[in-house]
Amino acid sequence: MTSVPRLSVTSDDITTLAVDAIVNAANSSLQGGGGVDGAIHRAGGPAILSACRAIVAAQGPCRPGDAVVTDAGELPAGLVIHTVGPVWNPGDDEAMKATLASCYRRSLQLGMEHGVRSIAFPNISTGVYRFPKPLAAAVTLDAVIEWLESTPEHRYTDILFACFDDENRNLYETLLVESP
Ligand code: AR6
Repeated sequence: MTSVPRLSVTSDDITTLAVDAIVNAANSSLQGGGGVDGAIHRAGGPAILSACRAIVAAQGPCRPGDAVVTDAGELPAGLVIHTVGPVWNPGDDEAMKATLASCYRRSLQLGMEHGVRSIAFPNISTGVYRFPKPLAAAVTLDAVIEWLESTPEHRYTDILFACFDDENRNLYETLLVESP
């Protein structure tokens, strides 16, 4: 039977969440960086970076829109799914939207393949990568809801959006009321 997951918003630091998997807004090198990526590597310890290096050595850099999974080191989460969002490029909106949607779909797919039932996403690409927040929120929720509807075999029970700033939190709260 298909479970109907709860979609909710939290303003907590994603590194503190004891969910089955948290998603990292990484870059293609998977070597860590600033923003949520830096926070995850700092809090999770060196095991995450070692695992990322092994993945890049085996299969090369992670392409934008794709995702890979590692252990979560010292984090309370079970796994980290590292995905690479698009760097916002004005005038290339359709390609940017498609890449961002792919980040969420690939992360959900990988999580499902690893038995994940609760997952937390940061607001991918809306920091250093400058994707406009209102557009990113709409693309994100469309992608997640479409994936859930088209993947009846999923076992997700909880999908959290870790919104670190007021603008994102307000956007997600409004959109989730409109399409719960
Ligand atoms: N918990 C939840 N959300 C957070 C946290 C946190 N601890 N810290 C920041 N955010 P960004 P991007 C939010 O820049 O735009 C890195 O250097 C933040 O407020 O982390 O996808 C990577 O290595 C924002 O809304 O990711 C890449 O090079 C959101 O996370 C590049 O940045 C995403 O902001 C990726 O850029």
